[in-house]
Amino acid sequence: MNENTDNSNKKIDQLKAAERDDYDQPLSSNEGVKISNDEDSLKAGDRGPTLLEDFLMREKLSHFDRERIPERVVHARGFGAHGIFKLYASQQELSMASFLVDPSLETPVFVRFSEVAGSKGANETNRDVRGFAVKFYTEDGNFDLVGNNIPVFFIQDGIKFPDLIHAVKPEPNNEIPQGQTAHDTFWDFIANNQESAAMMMWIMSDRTLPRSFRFMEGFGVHTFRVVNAQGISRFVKFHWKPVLGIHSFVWDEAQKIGGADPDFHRRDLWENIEAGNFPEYELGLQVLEEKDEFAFDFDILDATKLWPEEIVPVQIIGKMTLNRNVANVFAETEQIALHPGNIVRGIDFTNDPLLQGRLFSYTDTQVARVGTNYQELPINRPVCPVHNNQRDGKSRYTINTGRVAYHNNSLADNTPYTVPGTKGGFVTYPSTVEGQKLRVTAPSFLDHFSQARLFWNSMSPVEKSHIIQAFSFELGKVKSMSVRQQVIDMMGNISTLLATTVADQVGAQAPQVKESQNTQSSPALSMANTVFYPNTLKVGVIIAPGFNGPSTISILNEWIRVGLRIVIISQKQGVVEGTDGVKIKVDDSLLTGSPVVYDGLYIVGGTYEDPYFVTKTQQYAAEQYNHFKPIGASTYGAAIIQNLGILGAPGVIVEGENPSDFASQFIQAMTKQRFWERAQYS
Ligand code: HDD
Repeated sequence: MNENTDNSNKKIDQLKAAERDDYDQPLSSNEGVKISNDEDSLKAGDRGPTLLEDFLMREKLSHFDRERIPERVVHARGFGAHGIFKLYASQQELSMASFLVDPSLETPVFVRFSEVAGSKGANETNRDVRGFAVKFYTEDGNFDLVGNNIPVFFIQDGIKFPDLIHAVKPEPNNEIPQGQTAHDTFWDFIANNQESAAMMMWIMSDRTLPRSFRFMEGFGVHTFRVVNAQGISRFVKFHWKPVLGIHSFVWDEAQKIGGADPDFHRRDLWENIEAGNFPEYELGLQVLEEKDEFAFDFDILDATKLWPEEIVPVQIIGKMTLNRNVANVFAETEQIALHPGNIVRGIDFTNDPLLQGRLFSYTDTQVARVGTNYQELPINRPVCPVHNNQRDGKSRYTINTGRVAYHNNSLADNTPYTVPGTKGGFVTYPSTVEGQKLRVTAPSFLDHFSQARLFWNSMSPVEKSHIIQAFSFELGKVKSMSVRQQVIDMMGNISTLLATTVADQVGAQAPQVKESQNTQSSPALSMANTVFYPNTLKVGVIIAPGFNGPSTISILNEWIRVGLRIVIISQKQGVVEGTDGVKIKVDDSLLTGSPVVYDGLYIVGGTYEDPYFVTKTQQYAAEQYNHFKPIGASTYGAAIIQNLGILGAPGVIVEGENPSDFASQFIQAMTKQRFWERAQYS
């Protein structure tokens, strides 16, 4: 429950009607019988067998036995939150969807972020694509934007999706590895389905290691249509831009956080929403006139291609704010049924063959996973009325009154009635279709390497080095030398330098193919060009008894003022006393905390420091340093880390005479976030 926030909206009010609070109520069975003893089963004699007639035990156990529903075939591990979407200005020129027309509306939304490959219990910081799926509860019905944090996809046709997923999931003979792409079957699929080349580059970049769900972009991926009230259709791509910028972990850090806190991403989202640091994402549209359908050297129906933002700018049209955690993860996040086929008037599909496949798969999976009447569940119900002649099915909740359940009818005055397009009914955009029925790939879908090269050209030197490391790790884990070589040969089409460097790392031969001649780059693709803020970043502050009370407090207060989050760490939990009687409550001991989960570290130290404190603090500092993160130190702190040889390195700031100068230098360092120049320094 979120009593501390009152971010209510029409959807939240609707959900509240379904909530049940058991506090201070008598215990009962599901049939309403009050229970006098919930600890002992009914037995024949106090040491005798349990009786079949024990309806209370039977009900309790058999409900428990059915508590789980099948996990999602993909995107099984995810975490969600409620929020609202608001337009900056009417988009009625583009679309007649009410939520895109009326800037005064606050449309309720639910977002589910997810990891693709891992099962429901997987570690959240694995290298993986992240799902970014939004359900808009609009006045015209539910619109779902079921996207990812990467703007392109592996394949071009929905019929290949099961193959892709079978390849990426744990190998079936031993169910290894969990939630990872670093294995033979995945890379065998990539090398033998070369339309994945652009996506291969994206997943080997730091995009698949997001710092958290709050720092990643979202993309609808496909080309959709928007249709205005005059019936004019345009092609559109949807983008979510995180207000705090796009930031990622480094690989070593992501792996270690996975051990220290496998729930890192959900914890980050949940904690920030609870703290009122509501994550915000701006919605952007890339819009193309119908006449420009063939204006590019790629096909806009091909989901392995993006529209470079420098050619088709992203128009920012509104903002989504996530302002409320769920009350119950199963009822909301697990049972939400998202579906790219859920569109409303003003939005329509294109012939993108990947999208077309999805239109079938999602309804099918929801029926299998949740049940026939999944749309009746509180989290899935629209906020506008639902009336139709669909009836019955397993676990039907609605009680449809009356005897007429067909159309046309006269007994109910032909109601519920259809609504013409001019009055708000959904009318499919009458796009022209022609041609023979063919099971083929369009020739315009066959250039797989130009955009893979575009991505490589757009990366900063640091990003390029991370991509090389990622390939070297992933292919290094592939056992089959033939598969390694096939991937290296595929990479050769993108960049000879990349392919030869990785080949050298993994014991393969340099490729014998010609690299793409595409010299274009798209600065928007590089995370180096994102925005940088200190807000909501976490600083681990290591203190020991006898620390300088007044200056520490004044420094921490300055940081809190700019939105940094402070975690106090000490040798033991409890309260630590510094000079001038200053007392600080400890959040984490050096044992319950972890050297890898903070965005920055401030080593305050104190007058009492024992060898364990010193060794552990050095360990914290070394990890921070190796992950390029800011380190601040008081003079006590500097003495502790002296022999690490990092004092004076970029982003390692030692407190001087003036605490306020130190505080602001550290804020600047936190804003910068990573000191990549350390790679040359050390
Ligand atoms: Fe999918 C879930 C995103 C292609 C079939 N997909 C799912 C989710 C996201 C995506 C974010 C999780 C939704 C949630 O949180 O509940 N999928 C994508 C994107 C794709 C894509 C961005 C390409 C542009 N998916 C795709 C194809 C197919 C599927 C081509 C099948 C033809 N996806 C599914 C599914 C899932 C799913 C099996 C599993 C659980 C679910 O639908 O609800 O039906």
